[in-house]
Amino acid sequence: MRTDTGQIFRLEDYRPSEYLIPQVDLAFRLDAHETEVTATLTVERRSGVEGARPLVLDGDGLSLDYLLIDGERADGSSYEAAHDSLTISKLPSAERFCLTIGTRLNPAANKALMGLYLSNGVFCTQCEAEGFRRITYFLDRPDILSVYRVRIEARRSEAPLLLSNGNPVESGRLEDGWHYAVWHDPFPKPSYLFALVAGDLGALHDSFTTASGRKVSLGIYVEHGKEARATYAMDALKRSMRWDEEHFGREYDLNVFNIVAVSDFNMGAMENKGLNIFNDKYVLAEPDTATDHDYANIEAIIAHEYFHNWTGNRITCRDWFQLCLKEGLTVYRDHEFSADQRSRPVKRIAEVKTLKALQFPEDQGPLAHPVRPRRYREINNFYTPTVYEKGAEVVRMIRTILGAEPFRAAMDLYFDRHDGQAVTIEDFLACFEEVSNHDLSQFALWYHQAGTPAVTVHPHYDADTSEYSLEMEQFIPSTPSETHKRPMHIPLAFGLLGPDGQDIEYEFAEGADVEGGVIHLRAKRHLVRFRGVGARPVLSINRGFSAPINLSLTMRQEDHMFLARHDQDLFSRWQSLNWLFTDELIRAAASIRAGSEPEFSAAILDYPAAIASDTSLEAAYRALALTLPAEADIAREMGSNVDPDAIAAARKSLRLAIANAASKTFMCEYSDLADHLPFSADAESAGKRALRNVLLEYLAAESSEPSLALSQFESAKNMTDRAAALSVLAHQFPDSAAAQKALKHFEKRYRDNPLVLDKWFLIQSTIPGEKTVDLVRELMEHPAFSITNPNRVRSLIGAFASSNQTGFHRADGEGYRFTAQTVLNVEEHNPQVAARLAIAFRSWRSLEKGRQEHAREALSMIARKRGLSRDLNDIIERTLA
Ligand code: B3K
Ligand code: ZN
Repeated sequence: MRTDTGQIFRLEDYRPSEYLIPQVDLAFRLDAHETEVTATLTVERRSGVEGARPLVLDGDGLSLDYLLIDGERADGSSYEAAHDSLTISKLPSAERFCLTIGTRLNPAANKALMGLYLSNGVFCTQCEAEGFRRITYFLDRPDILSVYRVRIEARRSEAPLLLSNGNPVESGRLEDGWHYAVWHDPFPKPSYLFALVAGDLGALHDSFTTASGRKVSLGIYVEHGKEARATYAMDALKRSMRWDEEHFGREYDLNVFNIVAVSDFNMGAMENKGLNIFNDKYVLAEPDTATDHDYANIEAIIAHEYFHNWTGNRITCRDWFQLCLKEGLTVYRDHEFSADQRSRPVKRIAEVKTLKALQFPEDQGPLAHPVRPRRYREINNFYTPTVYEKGAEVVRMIRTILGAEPFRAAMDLYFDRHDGQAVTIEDFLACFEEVSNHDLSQFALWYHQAGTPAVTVHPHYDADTSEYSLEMEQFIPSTPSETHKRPMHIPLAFGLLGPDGQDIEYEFAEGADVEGGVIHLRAKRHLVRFRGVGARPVLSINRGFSAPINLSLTMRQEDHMFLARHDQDLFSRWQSLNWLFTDELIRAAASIRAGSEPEFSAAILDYPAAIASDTSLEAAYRALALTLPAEADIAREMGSNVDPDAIAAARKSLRLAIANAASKTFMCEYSDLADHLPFSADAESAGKRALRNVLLEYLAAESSEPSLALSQFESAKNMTDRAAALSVLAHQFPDSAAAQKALKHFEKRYRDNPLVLDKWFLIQSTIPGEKTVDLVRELMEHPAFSITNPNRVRSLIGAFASSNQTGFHRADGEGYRFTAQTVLNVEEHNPQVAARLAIAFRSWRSLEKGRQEHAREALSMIARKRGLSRDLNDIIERTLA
């Protein structure tokens, strides 16, 4: 394990490397316990570099077997080999020379799942961000681009399949039951995109013909017997390839594209050139085992990794500070893809829900950092919602500001100008500025300034003068090590609704920095005046969530309700309704804390029945509109002195009040939506299931008994309906015989399918209430649980800590103590996954005093442990700071 040395990496310290490595030849002789790696590097001095400077290669936990310089064994005085570096001081004087480096690895012992490791008997690699240095000594930084040739040797019986990046060159048999394959990737790439897979896997094959007529062989490799479960992923891949051609003019560039699903993986997937490696959770799906949510995730992640081929691989990052250059942009691209494949408003709502649930708390807490950070201790801790999700929002804002055509023209310029390079955010922004003649210097603050901007808007209508005005103000909150903030360029899409609910035409009197229905807020304060407005309009602002801000709008509840009913922008209708629910819930939680019964306004209780039966709206949209803000959403909006028990009670009582008011309509809709057709994973069918399952939650609450959920559980023909029913049973009736029976039945039915058992773990770890911490402890002893498998850990411990508001935040601190101890246990094998788990504590200062103290104690307990990994120490120190 790499312990923390306290070293901090700074953007301003970036220097181009003095040496380049244009060519890499790798040879692997694979063995579970002793793999031999021979790396032959062609090294060049960058012009102008003196011959005498030593070459320092990165390593991580390596020991050098031998070193040859231009084919001659190097003598001990010319280099110094350590676990984390190889320094070669006596180098040939020629501009170009060759190093041959021998290392030996133990893949079976690698539980950190970085570098070369074994997952279920399959050799696989993960090199981003700094895993390549666990394989061989190298200039392991993204601006070193090399052409790779890879030879893999393995025992045929162990690994009939041998894959690496690029195109296959040759393969054949060797002595003693061994065989080999050679791969060549003609596109220069950084080491983080290197990949190797060797094992005994089944395959699904297909092909794709690109727009220019080139045939590409596609392969998805999975465990034997699971090939059929990869058909949806294959279809998603082909749709992604076509979409990128049609929307960004990007064609695939190799003869083969392979995807391998492995069961031990630290994150979702990895975009290695021509050889994507996936967490099997995001490949395998069939109706009996995958929910609609799983299908949508598979589609999005397959697309995301494929889109990286251009945004990330062909054009990569100069250094890790530029991570959003590839991640934010690629998330934006996968969002657009999913919006085109499914429903645009539904997709937008889902994106904003995720952004607010994951990125807003990060931006408002101790781990806040700019979309392009300026410093890091452990880069793996910066694969964050800010870099990914907010990074995507920033790209979306560029498109809003420029308009669709200039945006596309600037993207074309970016691809054209920087193909084959490792570049920066400045290079990216320059393309948009050049094509559009917009000055984006103020806009660039979105990359450099952390914190969610708060925008207040005071509308005012003067009937005597027929003038309507908007007084606007922006405020950027302080974030760690950044107190002085500059005003940002905030594009706010808007409309004014007349009394008939339609958008009115407007004319400006003042402050008209407005283009195509977007107000460009640039100054700290801004006044917009409209003239000739005959009747008081209702303002709809930040339509489509055009800017990732916290909006505070002084507006009456009736106006929010008016927007919820009439706004032409479906996203904004949802936003208004969500605002109304949140407001009710915050007030209800305060009443509960004060010891009184919550009361809800009649308008709020009446509206849900109308939504449920409004067939002019898609079912998926209705499902989202009827979903109450999650407990964590309410906590985030409260911001301080949070009492999760009061929030949970408030949410439960609003759910019941709505259910009581709407039960007849809900029951009719629930019955009408019953699905008699064969399963289809398409968005429309999924939407109907989503709506029906939201209604089930209300109906179960209203009846206060489990029979409806149990009957759905027993008759369900797909995993979406089965898991939803199980979750209602377990969460609303945890002590009932029905819930226990259903849980047992589910466990038995899926005992051989770890991915489905993850759902079983997750449903139980998120049962509300103080008893769940003991249940989670107990489930850690279940034979299907393994502390070294990241999917198991995330389903049981991760879900408990990040989603179980009344369990994790148990008032006596037991949820925190348990999580902290488990984080330490996980860290012994896998520091990256442990650091991720610890993020659950990030909002601890917003809690009420008692819980704050318990959380601080638990964090300090972790901090006291000697020899913490760099990953975990970084998170804990920043969280406690
Ligand atoms: N680029 C990878 C993430 C790598 C994470 C390293 N800790 C997957 C993705 O974003 O596409
Ligand atoms: Zn990515």
